[in-house]
Amino acid sequence: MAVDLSLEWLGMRMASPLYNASGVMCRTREELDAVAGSAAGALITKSCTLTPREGNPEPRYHATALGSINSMGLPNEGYPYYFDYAQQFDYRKPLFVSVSGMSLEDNLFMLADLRDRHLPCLPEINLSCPNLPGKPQLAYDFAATAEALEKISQVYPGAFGVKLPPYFDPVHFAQMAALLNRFEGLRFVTCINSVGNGLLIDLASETTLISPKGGLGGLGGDYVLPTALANVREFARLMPDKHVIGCGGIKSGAEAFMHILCGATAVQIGTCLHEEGVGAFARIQHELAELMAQKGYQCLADFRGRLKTL
Ligand code: RRO
Repeated sequence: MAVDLSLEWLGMRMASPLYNASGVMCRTREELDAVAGSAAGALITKSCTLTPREGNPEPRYHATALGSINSMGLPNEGYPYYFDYAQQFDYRKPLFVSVSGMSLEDNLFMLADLRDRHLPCLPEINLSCPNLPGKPQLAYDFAATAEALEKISQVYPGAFGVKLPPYFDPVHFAQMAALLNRFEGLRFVTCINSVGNGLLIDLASETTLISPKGGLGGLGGDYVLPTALANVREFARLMPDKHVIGCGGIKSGAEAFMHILCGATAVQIGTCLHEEGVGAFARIQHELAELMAQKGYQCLADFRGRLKTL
């Protein structure tokens, strides 16, 4: 049976639902071109700031058998680099630009420039960077998030999305969904950013695995799959008019399938892409197609959001 992995959303067509999570394989043109030239259905840039940043001191990323920990600290080439990349982008797949200003004013400035340049890309506004010393994740402050989205909506007339941190309580899912539902221009939410401020330890040396923030960093990979699935499921249920992009713990067709079953329109690959490289897209795509064929599903819409409960 032929399986169709393509999808259309917000007027965009993707041949596959898989693309990179912001932060992985997307800091330089060369990395972005590698994702663009792979089986990925779309691509997204590293979160950008007004001016280039080196990020936190190394070591700042470490993978284990169960996932990864990172405290990169927003290393990026500065927003004009990514906007210029978008301007010359000529691959036939959607391009997203992740925007993560150091302040609301910075975000508004970058979004005004994006608006004025009419670039062929959509912004994913990162409200959830866990790794800036002294700066809490914005989306854990509901009043500040509302204020940011109000101002962003005034400045940016086009469709945009936000990258959310994981939430851990049904009351918080409901409050955040109600808040996000108020903004018409907000067309998608990406769930989840890394689970912030975990701590991984090397037993033999009794040492943290990364250097910044005393070893605290954002978790990805197997560690976060159940949390990611819960966030995708709950936001998809609570925001039926918006798209949810799933991110967290996808390393094979099985986890991609689960995210879509929870309601994800498309899914992003982070830790697994970092460890395996862009070949991960073709492999996971093949595994997803095989799984769908076994289950008798012909297209993603056949099972998207159809999670059964007991
Ligand atoms: O650069 C980072 O340290 C980073 C960012 Br901006 C983010 O949003 N999530 C993450 O795990 N790392």
